[in-house]
Amino acid sequence: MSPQSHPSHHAHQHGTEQGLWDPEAETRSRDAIEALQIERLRTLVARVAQVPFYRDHFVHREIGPHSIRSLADVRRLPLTTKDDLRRQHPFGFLAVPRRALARIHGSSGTTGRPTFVAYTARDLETWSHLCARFLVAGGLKPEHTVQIAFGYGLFTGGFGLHYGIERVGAAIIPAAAGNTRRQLEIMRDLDPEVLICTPSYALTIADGARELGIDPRTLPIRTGHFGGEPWTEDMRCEIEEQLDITAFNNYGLSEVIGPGVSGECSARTGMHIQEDHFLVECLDPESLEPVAEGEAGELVITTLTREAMPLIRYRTRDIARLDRQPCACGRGTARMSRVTGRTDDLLIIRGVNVFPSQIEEALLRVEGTTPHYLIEVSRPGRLDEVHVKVEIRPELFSDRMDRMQTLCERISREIQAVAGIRAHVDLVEPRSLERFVGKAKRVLDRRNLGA
Ligand code: DLL
Repeated sequence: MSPQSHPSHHAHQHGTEQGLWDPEAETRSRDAIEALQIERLRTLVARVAQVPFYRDHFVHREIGPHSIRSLADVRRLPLTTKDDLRRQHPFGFLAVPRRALARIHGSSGTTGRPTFVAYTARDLETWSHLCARFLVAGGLKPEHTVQIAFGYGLFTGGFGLHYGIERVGAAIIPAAAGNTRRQLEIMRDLDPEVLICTPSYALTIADGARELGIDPRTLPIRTGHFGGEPWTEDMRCEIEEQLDITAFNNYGLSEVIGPGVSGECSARTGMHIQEDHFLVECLDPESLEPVAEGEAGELVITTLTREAMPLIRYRTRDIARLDRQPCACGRGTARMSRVTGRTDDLLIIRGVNVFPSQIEEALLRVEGTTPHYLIEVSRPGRLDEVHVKVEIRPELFSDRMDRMQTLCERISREIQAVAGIRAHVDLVEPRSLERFVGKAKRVLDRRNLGA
């Protein structure tokens, strides 16, 4: 099989029984995986010479395919950050001509300039193939019906999984995100066995059912594939218990491809990284040296087969651990733990990516506020809640409730417009929030997600 080729459709039919979509590729030994990675990494180094950002780096250091002799040589290549992508906005990282593009997605941050992610037709094939793999690993069968409650749009969740399921041959209900009552009606009418959304939305669906007097355990769903935001083992138990389902975790990020980077098999002991397409390092975020085997570090991902926008050593900012021991399921791929934190200040609120700076930007748009604020994130029941405490200017601080109320609503609207989330706004007296000498601490995350 050539590095970029994919097995034909019916080659798969057997495998779905054992949870394997592409048995040959998925059961490679570690040695075979690493040999393939080296080969693909070499080709990649040649391909990204089309991208000025990488070409400049390579030219200075005389780097070329010959520089890659072992996997450790990946460390001779430069790291790529989100800021690098922003500086080349929108398409400075393209490695193919613009006319070769088949789709463009964007990062889910709703503000300012999203970073765009481009795909060729072949990238889209690869992507659906990778989604098919992790879904089948989690028990998806052609005879199933799947309800997708992810956004269809620039966000990669909806379309990415949609085409993966189509590959497998299961029936899709593209319900898209939101409108819980309608999601429940669809479930009642169409009996889907599989639900795909963020873990927090799964709990919203359970809550929504109870509000309508339906016991969520009687819903037709038996399996859920959840991802797009951090969650804990406790939350998995909660979801499984409330909906009477088996819940699988899957991980990905738009810059790298979207969902499909890794996902759990039936053993559910970590998410199998699709290492024939992604080379993953786990680095100490300070020293940028590899952490010891099994230690937590920042995941840094090289896309081995992406055509339109290949990335070398992309810093995901996600903290997780890697386990390279073979898995009971027969796959030799490394497994990643749950994501236990971030090395930047990105918050994921009910699946929406929000940087604190976006909230600040919203505040600055409203006259009468000051740049002193505190964002408190909590999960009082099962859903994230955001409270933003904002100091207002002394001259505006008033005991007229109606004025204060109007100001709160304006701020809330701006936050919704800039960051795409609903926040409770509490106005506080001038100079009542803590002042900082060193780094300001503007976020209080009480959700305890680092499990
Ligand atoms: O959330 C892609 C995706 C969609 C993955 C649907 C899975 C399912 P972004 O919007 O670019 O892409 O956000 C990527 O979300 O860097 C992580 O911080 C976080 N994330 C994604 N999946 C998980 C997960 C999509 N299973 C960012 N556990 C990533 C924890 C996750 N965090």
